[in-house]
Amino acid sequence: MIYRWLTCFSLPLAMIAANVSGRVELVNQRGVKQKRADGVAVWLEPVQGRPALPPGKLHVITQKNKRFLPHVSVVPVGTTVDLPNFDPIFHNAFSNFAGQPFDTGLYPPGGTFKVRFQRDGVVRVFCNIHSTMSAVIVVVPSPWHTSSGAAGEFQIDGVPPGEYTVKFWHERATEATLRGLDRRVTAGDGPLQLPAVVINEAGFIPSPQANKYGRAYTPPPGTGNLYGRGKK
Ligand SMILES: [Cu+2]
Repeated sequence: MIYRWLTCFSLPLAMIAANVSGRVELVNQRGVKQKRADGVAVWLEPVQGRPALPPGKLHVITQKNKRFLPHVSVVPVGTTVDLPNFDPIFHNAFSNFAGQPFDTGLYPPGGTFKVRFQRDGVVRVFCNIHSTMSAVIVVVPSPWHTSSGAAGEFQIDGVPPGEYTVKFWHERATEATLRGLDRRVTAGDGPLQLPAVVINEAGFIPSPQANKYGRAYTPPPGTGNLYGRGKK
C-alpha cells in the first residue's frame, strides 16, 4: 500500500525533470582539434533566481603518485573537499584563488585535510613541494553540473523545467572565450540535446607553476626523502 502511494506521487516528479546533454570539442592554439576533451566543467544557472543547493556535500580529491585525482572537479557552493594523502610521502595543498585561500601545511602519508568552499569561483590547487601536482575545483552556484568525458560528452540529469544559461569552463581557455560560450536553453519535461560546443584555446597564455611563495620549486637541502624528491 505504501509502495503504491509512493509510486503515485513519485511518477509526476520523475516526469518533470529533464536531462541536458551535449558534447564539447577542444581546438588548440594551432587550430587543431584535440582527441581528448575531458575535464571541461559544464553547469546550468537559472535565468531568474538562485537555486537551492544541496547542504553539506563531500567531495574527495586524492593525492596519489604525486597527482591530484581527479584533476578537474565541479562542485556546488557549500561543498567540503577532502584531500587524503595516499602516497608514502608528505604532501601539501594550497590555493590563492577565488578569494578562498587555504594552505593545509605538510601532512604525512595517511593524513587528510578538509576545505569548505563558501562561494563560487575557480579554485586552482597546488602542492607546495611537488611541481607535478595541480588540481582545479570549479565551485558553481548550481546543483546542476558535470564535467566532460574523454570524447567531450556530458549529461546533466534532474533539471527542472525552466530557462537556463549553460556555462562552460576549460583550463586552457581565456575568460573572453568562456564568456562567449554562454547559451540560453529551455528545459522541458524530456531530454534536451545541445549542439556541439567548440572551445578554442587561442590566446590562452599558460603560466609556470610556482610554489606558495610564488617561486620555483626547490626543496630545502637535506629534505629529499621527506619530499619524495627523485621518485616518480
Ligand atoms: Cu605533494
